[in-house]
Amino acid sequence: MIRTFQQHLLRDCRFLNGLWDFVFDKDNIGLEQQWYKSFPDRSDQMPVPACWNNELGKYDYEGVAWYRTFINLEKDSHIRLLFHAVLGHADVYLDGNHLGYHFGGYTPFQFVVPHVSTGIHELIVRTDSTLTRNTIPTHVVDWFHYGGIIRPVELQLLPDVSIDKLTLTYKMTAETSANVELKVKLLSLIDCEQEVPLALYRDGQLIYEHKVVASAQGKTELTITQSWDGLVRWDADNPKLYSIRAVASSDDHTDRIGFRTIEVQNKRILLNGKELYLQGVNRHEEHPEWGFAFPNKLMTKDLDIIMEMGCNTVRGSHYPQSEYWLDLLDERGIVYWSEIPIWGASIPAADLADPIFIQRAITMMDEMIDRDLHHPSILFWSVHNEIDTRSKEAYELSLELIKLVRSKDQSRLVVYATMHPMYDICLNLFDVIGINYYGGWYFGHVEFAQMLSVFHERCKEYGADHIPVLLTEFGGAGIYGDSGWEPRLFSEDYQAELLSNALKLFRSDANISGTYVWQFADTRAELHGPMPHFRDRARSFNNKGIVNEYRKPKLAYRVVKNIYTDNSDPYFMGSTLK
Ligand code: ADA
Repeated sequence: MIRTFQQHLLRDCRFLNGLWDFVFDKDNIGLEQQWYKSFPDRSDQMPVPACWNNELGKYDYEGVAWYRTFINLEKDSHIRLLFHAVLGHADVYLDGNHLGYHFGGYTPFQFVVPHVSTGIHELIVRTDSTLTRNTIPTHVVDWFHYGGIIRPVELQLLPDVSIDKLTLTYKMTAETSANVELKVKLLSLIDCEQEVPLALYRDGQLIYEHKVVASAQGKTELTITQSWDGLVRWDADNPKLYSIRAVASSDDHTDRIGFRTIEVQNKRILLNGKELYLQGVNRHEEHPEWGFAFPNKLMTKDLDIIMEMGCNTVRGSHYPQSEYWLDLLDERGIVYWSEIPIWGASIPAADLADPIFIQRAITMMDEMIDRDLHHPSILFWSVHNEIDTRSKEAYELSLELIKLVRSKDQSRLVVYATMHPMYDICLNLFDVIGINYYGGWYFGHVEFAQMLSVFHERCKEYGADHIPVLLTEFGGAGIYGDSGWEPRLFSEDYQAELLSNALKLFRSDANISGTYVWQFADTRAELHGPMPHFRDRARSFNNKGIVNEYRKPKLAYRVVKNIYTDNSDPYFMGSTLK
């Protein structure tokens, strides 16, 4: 399942998951030798979805790989091939013809092919996981360089006129009412106009009916505005969701939405007008056995563990995570921070001005917002993590990305995470400032309190002292099972003590609106490449998880849980402790 609910009851959707033919192209000769027309005989097999690095003997391969499967059509059909996520570069070929190219890793892309004949068709995908200076992420990044088709591939059979897109946006006009704008885009794949009966339903109740003339070969868009009353708002205590369904002749599309407001006022984040104090963790969607091809079942477990420790929020570090995960957050009333994979700690400022890099960032942001626009849990769109925000290049890139986000969605907060809180020149550009700071770990010499006092002064100087502040990363490594009588570096004890001290300080600072511990679970790190940046990663893992990679709790988990679930701590300055 892609979602926790069915998106199509009428449309014929089939997963192309399973074992695909597979071959590495170490010397990158496949294009020249036209493997998209004659797939090599010496091929192996690879599960889809999966990261190839989790299979035997393929652990450290970064580069080009080719996949092949076959599609069997019982009748002539219009088809939509939907790739939910392929890491890096992807070129897709059907029966030897290039359908198109996508760069990304964590967002879907699709190809619609009309009039495909009955019978068997060969589908080939060339992927390239190579990270370079202008890929996103770039070649220096603190997670394992996985490759592969990491989320499902779907084949959908489309009628002559189908629903291409269903979008709902709204503005709350009172506590329980909203002005709603529904947009339905129809796609016609035939040469003549066609009249199509269109019906819209909210929670199964008909709310609109009309006959639409879909123009030949192209898209027809319809906008419907309505005022809705009697709505129940989405919040942590009652995460009310509404299902919206469009039916156009023999095609349908369902999505879900929740109604709420999110705004900032005088250093506070307000959800439905009430102050929100955030208690969270950073979560990579990664596991040693599955890599980034994270199974749905484990998502439920991750969320159970996260909620058990008293969190009301998760930061999706550092890329768009599965739609299924977002559905779970919507259903459980957990607030979410979503971001694109610009992991900038080692990006030279000049590289932020590379037009290819900028274009890729814009496309990723665009695709993330398009995919996830309806999720009420997402309150924050984050445009970058730890780039050199002391530089004019970072300033320009921020402006560009903020402009894009605001043009697509004015209903959420635009945010970022800075690693230069004391020297940042971008502070007043955003709705909320996230600080990543490793006091007690990398920066033992400048402690949190000192950093915060310089930062708060700098905010005043930059006209940013009305902007809410979150501690989006802090923590230290603790190797699971290494505990003793003293808090030594890398022990569970040291990690727990560091987090406990940091949390007490942050929670007693009235200028801070919440915390995201780095990180939820230990994650595989990248050590074998030519970049020796992460040589301190014992076991080849980033060990700052408060649970280990198999989700076993460390001492830090219990310590953070005690703090996050204690309503009586006298120093706590936040207002709503869940
Ligand atoms: C950075 C980064 C994280 C992680 C962390 C660490 O803040 O944003 O992805 O790499 O440092 O563990 O050092």
